[in-house]
Amino acid sequence: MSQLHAIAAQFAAGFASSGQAATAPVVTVEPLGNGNINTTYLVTISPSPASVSAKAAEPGQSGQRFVLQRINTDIFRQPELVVQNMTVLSEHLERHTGDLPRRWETPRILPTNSGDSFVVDESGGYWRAITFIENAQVFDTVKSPDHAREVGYGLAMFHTLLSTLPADSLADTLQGFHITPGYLAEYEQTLKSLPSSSRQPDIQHCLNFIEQRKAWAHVLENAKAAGELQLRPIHGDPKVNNIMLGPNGQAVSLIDLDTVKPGLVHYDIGDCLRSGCNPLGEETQNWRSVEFDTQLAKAMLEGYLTLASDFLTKQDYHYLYDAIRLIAFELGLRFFSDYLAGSVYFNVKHPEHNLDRALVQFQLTASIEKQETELKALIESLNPSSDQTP
Ligand code: GN1
Ligand code: MG
Repeated sequence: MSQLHAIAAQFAAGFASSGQAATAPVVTVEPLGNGNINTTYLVTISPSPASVSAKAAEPGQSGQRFVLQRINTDIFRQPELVVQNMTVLSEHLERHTGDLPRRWETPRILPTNSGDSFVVDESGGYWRAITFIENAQVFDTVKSPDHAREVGYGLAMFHTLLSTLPADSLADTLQGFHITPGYLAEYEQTLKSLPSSSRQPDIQHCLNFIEQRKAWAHVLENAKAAGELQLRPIHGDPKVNNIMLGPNGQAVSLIDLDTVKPGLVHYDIGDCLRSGCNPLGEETQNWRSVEFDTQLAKAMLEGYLTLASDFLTKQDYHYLYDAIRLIAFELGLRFFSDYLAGSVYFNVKHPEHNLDRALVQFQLTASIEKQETELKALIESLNPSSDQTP
């Protein structure tokens, strides 16, 4: 048995005892998704004859698959807090998702065969398992305004469900996450050791781009410090390929819950829009052609506000444009800093990968800035307390 199969097997009986299958030999362990931090696999176990006849099981339809992840503990230094937050979330949702008008599912932690939350392998790697949302799909880019609307709706559903959970019941699994001034400070530190000889044009472009936006980059943290924006439970990473759609095209789940923690909903809204309104996607090689699609943003915000207008304040609306601009800029800064630091944070496929990714996010930021007037007018038109609302 390979090491991966052996680790998966340590969750398989726990999975079985959660009522999904009676016996559980691991059949396959396959890479899943394209996350930049953790390593993720989809495990298929063979259902017992009893559960096959009881559920008329078909592959992928009978719940005999689960997700296995190796947590990157260089980044999530207290993986037990990640599991703790997911448990708090599951318990909260169990109490509050009873009467939803449409399908909505949230991944849950699966225990090991001996009832623990993790398997620690021989080299100290932390492995955990979670349920796989069947009968749903993810996409790396948004395909249509309808898709955008559902992505927005899904994020709002998640925020709405969490809005009754006190933010301080969640631990901080990743300190400094989305605190742009913190990323700027790290960047400035890294810059000190950058030899001027290595400043090729693309690097120089990134340096200038950041330099021109340094003062503004404090905008959300300043608003938080001034009490204009409040901490709420957030997802932290609601990029478009973390929002699953069911066969009818409706959003059914928000996955990848490691960064659920107290934060500003603005981080989530910004992340959702910067990922969903970039039709070329964040991995494009063609950064000069990157554009922010304001029509998709309109649909996404409309979908979001279908539910979120119930809890957003006037100040929240006021900072929406900055949030959209800032989270694209912040991700560019994070990629660029990591490039300069030798790509120690984000997984890379080649040495220039993080530089390429930074150029994409900065081009997206520039496109957002070019459409500032249009975007602000759009946000204003969607704000129920605005004078311009018909
Ligand atoms: C990372 O690993 P993944 O792809 O789910 C990162 C996000 C970035 C994203 C960019 C914990 O998420 O903040 O937006 O890459 N997650 C963490 O693709 O830093
Ligand atoms: Mg993630």
